[in-house]
Amino acid sequence: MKTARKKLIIFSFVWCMLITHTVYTGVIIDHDGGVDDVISAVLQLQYWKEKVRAITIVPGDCYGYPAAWVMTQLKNTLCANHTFPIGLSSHEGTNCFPAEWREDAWHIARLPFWKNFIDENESSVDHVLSAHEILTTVLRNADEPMTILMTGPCTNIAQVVREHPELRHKIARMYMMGGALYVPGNVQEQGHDGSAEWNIYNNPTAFHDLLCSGVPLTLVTLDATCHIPIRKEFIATLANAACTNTTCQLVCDCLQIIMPFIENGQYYFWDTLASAALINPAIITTKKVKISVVTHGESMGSIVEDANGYEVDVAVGADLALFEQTVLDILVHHAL
Ligand code: AGV
Ligand code: CA
Repeated sequence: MKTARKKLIIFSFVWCMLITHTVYTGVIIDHDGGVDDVISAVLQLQYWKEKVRAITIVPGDCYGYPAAWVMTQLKNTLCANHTFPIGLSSHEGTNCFPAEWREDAWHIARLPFWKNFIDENESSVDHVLSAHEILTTVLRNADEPMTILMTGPCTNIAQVVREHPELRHKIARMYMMGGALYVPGNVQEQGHDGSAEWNIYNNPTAFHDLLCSGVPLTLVTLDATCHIPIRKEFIATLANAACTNTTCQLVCDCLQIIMPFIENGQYYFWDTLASAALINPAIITTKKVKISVVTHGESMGSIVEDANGYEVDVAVGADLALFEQTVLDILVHHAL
């Protein structure tokens, strides 16, 4: 009884917290098809439902075709009552992601999970349009500024703000997973000093263009994501719910793909933290910092403090307990 009451109090508290947050007019998700990207998109769809207005993909940490196919199936599975366009670009960036990581997009597409939901008429990606076209149309038609979640290289959005500067005012804020400010990066390539994070290293010029655009930016860096390991106990809670909850089942199946990386501590909830922070900003601690990006040389893609740079809200910390509670609350209790 005592435990049930405690659970109810925590549940009500988290709910109040969630619903008192700014209710965005619309959310656009731009991602690069990895396991973490798919989980972070699931979280948005489950929470915002019809407020998700578009999903666009950049072939960074994925191959475009399977990533677009997975998004099509995800829409069919989780969004019975609404629809949105899916876009894909062909820009692989300046520094391509390792093929081994990009293969994960195929592993997600081959999950037996989809067999239960596949709609034969919608199982191709013929209807997928160009990411640039989708982004410009959705932003142009938006009545009020939208929020963008970016969990891959910022190639697609950078192109939009570069070619259509007037659309900058249609973006209220961008949440991007990327960068490492006061902690080491995660790029381990020959000739690189290891100070950069992959999403920015993939296309540093695009990130420079994004900074110049002046769009309000919350940067969820490795400084924050290093506090969010994927814990065994957390997976166990999800797995428990997966017996009766399709969304949790999908998330568990996706996590299985990267289990060896989770077990040796190499995989974090990078994108899922950015996604959860967009819904509940209290999860991250931010600091306003003027930054610039190194576009050449051995530190290519690293972000640095720079008095002449551009001010962004850098996430420098994250609350693991609040993150897990928020994600479970959405995936387990907010079931469709
Ligand atoms: O740098 C983190 C970004 C996130 O957007 N990605 C993974 C997340 O989607 C690149 C990355 C770093 N280490 C990786 C990555 C790994 N071990 N496997 C796959 N991707
Ligand atoms: Ca990603």
